[in-house]
Amino acid sequence: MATSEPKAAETEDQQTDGQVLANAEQYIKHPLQNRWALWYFKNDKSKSWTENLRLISKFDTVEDFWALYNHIQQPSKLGFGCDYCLFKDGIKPMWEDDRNKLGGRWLMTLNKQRHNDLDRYWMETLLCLVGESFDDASEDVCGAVVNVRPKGDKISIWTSNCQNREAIMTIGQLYKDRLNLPMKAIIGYQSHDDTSSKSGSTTKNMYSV
Ligand code: MGP
Repeated sequence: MATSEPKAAETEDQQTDGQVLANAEQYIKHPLQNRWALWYFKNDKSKSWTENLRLISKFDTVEDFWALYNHIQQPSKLGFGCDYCLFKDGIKPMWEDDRNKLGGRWLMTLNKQRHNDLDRYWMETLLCLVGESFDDASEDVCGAVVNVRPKGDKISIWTSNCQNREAIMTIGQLYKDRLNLPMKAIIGYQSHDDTSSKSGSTTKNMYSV
């Protein structure tokens, strides 16, 4: 009997500690590895490309990511010519940014008709980014863009250096798997240098998966 008393007290203590922990869990948000910024591009022909680009919000926790995601329109509800960009905090979603200027993008172009999977692909792309899904190659990721266009919507993942073949191929393979694209579907990677200086309607692929 003498030994049972401390045991009972110990259990009570443990319960109290457990209760405190459970309460704390309700309030502590789950941090992401990076802080991210979501940008919106509104197609207003009276303004320059950079003037049309607006920062919506930044977040660095799982909870704040979902709060923002649930608050904004899905890409399929945006008007033609609009974009969303999700970039690591400190990197502007433009070719000219120091962290983008030597880089490029994995580009997925969807059917001309508004693609049923646009919103699902975009959500999966966001989850790949905020969840740092590309192993060590996640370091190379700068951000992602969805372009809503009448000629076919586009989703791309931007990386920092188009010469980093290994990281780029890792990102491309894992991205294709995550989107569950059919084996025969091919996505290409193009440097921003080639994209920004292209004269025709297509840019050559440096890599493909
Ligand atoms: P876009 O919005 O990436 O693709 O580029 P869209 O509308 O499908 O056009 P296409 O040319 O790919 O068929 C459209 C235009 O926006 C570009 O030609 C540039 O004039 C401008 N633009 C796009 N980006 C990503 C940038 C950028 O990073 N910097 C600057 N300065 N202009 C850009």
